[in-house]
Amino acid sequence: MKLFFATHNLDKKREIEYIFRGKFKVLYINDYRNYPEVEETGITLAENSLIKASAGYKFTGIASFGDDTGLEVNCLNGKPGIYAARYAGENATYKDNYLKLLDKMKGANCKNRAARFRTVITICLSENKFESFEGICDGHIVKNPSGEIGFGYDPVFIPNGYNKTFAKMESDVKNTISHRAIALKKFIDFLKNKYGA
Ligand code: ITT
Repeated sequence: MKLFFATHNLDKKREIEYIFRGKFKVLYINDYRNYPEVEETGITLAENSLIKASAGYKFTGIASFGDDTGLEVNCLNGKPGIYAARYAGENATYKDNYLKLLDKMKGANCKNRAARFRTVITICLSENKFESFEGICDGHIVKNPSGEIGFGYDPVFIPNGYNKTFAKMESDVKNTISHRAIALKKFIDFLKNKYGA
């Protein structure tokens, strides 16, 4: 079966391709011309992943899914949350964002460094037919970034039960235990049950 993944983020694309391992034929934004700019106006991950999925479905006409991911830091009352991508401003780099996070945590004198990544993947199967899948990965934020693998906040996040950041882990480890891997596993099970794919 053919699916469309509505993301501009090439790092997410790489992880999804890795986890899908060719099980499904996935088309991406760059397989189409003139894909419209879609504003993420939701205030939850579920709303934003639905916005991405339904825009994808409207444009391509095939089953389309979106991934919205946030990072919730306890001592910052759940921030950056759904605003993780733009935490340090509209055109912020991954590094700008995680340095701002470390700065905020320093400013707030955070003793408790617990945090979690949360991903919601929503698939739009037809005009009004949606399903969502959530994945959560608990861990903590380190004081000093380390590692080059992965993307986003990976250099500052250590998942529970491990002693190195996502950015220091081989991709196959992150792609087995991460928020995205957990949400995708539920998604894949759903597709298998529904379509025997
Ligand atoms: P699309 O909306 O086009 O899919 P995006 O990058 O804007 O791409 P989000 O709105 O979901 O995606 O933003 C999530 C941000 O959180 C993302 O830009 C990264 O900075 C960060 N992020 C997402 N997944 C991550 C992961 O697995 N590890 C580290 N950081 C991650």
